[in-house]
Amino acid sequence: MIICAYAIPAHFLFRHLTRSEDCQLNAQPYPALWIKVCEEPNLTKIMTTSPVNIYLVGKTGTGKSATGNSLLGRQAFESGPSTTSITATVSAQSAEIEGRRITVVDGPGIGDTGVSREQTIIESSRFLEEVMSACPDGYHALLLVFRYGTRFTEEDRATLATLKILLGKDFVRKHAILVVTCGDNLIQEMGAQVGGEAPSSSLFSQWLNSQSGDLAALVEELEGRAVLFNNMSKEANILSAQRGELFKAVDNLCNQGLRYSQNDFLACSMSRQIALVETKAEKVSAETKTKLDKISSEMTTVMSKAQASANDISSKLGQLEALFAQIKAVLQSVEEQDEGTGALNNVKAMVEAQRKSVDDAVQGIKVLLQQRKQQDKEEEERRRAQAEMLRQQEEMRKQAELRQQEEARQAEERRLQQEAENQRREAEAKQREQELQRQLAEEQEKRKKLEAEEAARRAAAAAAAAQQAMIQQQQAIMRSMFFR
Ligand SMILES: Nc1nc2c(ncn2[C@@H]2O[C@H](COP(=O)(O)OP(=O)(O)O)[C@@H](O)[C@H]2O)c(=O)[nH]1
Ligand SMILES: [Mg+2]
Repeated sequence: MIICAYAIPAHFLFRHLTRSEDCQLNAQPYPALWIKVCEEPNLTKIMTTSPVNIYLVGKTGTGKSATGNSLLGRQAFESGPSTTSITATVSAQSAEIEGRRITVVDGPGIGDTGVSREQTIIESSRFLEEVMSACPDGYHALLLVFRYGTRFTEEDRATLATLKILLGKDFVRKHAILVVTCGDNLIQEMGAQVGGEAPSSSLFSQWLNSQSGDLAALVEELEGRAVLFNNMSKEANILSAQRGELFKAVDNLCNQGLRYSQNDFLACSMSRQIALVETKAEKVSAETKTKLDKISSEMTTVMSKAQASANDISSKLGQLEALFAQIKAVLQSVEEQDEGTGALNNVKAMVEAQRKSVDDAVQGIKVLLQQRKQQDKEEEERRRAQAEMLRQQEEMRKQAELRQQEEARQAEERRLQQEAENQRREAEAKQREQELQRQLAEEQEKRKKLEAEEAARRAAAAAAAAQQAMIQQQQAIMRSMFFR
């Protein structure tokens, strides 16, 4: 590849690189070629004529706008001694400086004292979109502006961490350059310390090397890319020199074939989203906890209610299902607010845990209701069977009673029949007896009559005999008389 690079005519490279304005895109079809070209000292001119897009990042008052003005060589941005942000909007300004088109984008401060991390994330996420739109080709460098004379505080360290979330974890290493403003003060103070006429670059190097802690770590991460700016200077050669130092650093970044583009910004949109959601995590968590506590206390009340009957259990189940629906709504709300970032996973886990507990209760009550219904069914069947048994017993009792009554009736009937029979027999006997009596009487009467007749007959016979005798006597008399 190196041989190829040298084989390509220089006029082709020059035309190619100056036409496109995009060393990163140009680098893509010929990566090895471009790197080699940039390393080639006699081709430096090609690079320095390419445009440079810059975005100024830092706290309010660090000198971002002043640095932008220094770079553009005019008062493009409002700059002044204010602790609150003068620069409230994103602004892009361009200038043609020494044959190079410079575009500088300035915006509100990030990580200002008194501004919460949450607010920083919310506001910065919004205006960084504008920053990216302001320069659709992307940025050749992101300038981390730090003011000499102030301490690199814990707050600055936290802001840097936030910036890595907003712009991507690699933005410092790949795209950033440290700009230390108030270079005039640094030169004055360091010069006074060192004494004599040391060049400003060496005083700046000494100062940088004397740093420790977070600032030193930042410079290390930047692989030493740091430039000193005196924004108070009106001297063209000083302004040109510090601009040149910055461009050298920018071109070094560019030489690595990198530019902070929309793609880089979009690549960390999820981390921004996560951070944005995290800003409301505490509030969401507190609100969710309040809702869950309410549901929990309602659940305690519901669970303490009676469950003697299937109706009790059924009503309890209904109330628990209503609570379950409430929890589902809470979970849905958390999921919506989470926006798929997972930043509210802890809150979701809290809701899930309670959802599970209500679900367990619902399932338990369902089982209980099932059992109770089964019991009630069995009880009903048992009752029905018992009622049927009682009915049958009653039936049998009634039948027995009817049978008894029938038997009694029959017995009575028999008795009555018997009695009637007896009476009939008695009557018959009596009748017979009377008949006998009558017959006897008749017999007696007859006998008496016979006897009377007999007596009469005898009497008659006797009378006849007597008469006969008398007759005979008379006849005898007569005969006697007659025969006499
Ligand atoms: N002495 C000195 N003051 C500076 C320098 N750069 C900025 N300032 C001052 O610092 C203050 C804040 O600057 P400004 O550009 O508005 O900061 P910004 O809020 O980051 O945009 C202003 O009063 C500037 O004049 C510098 O290099 N030297
Ligand atoms: Mg400003």
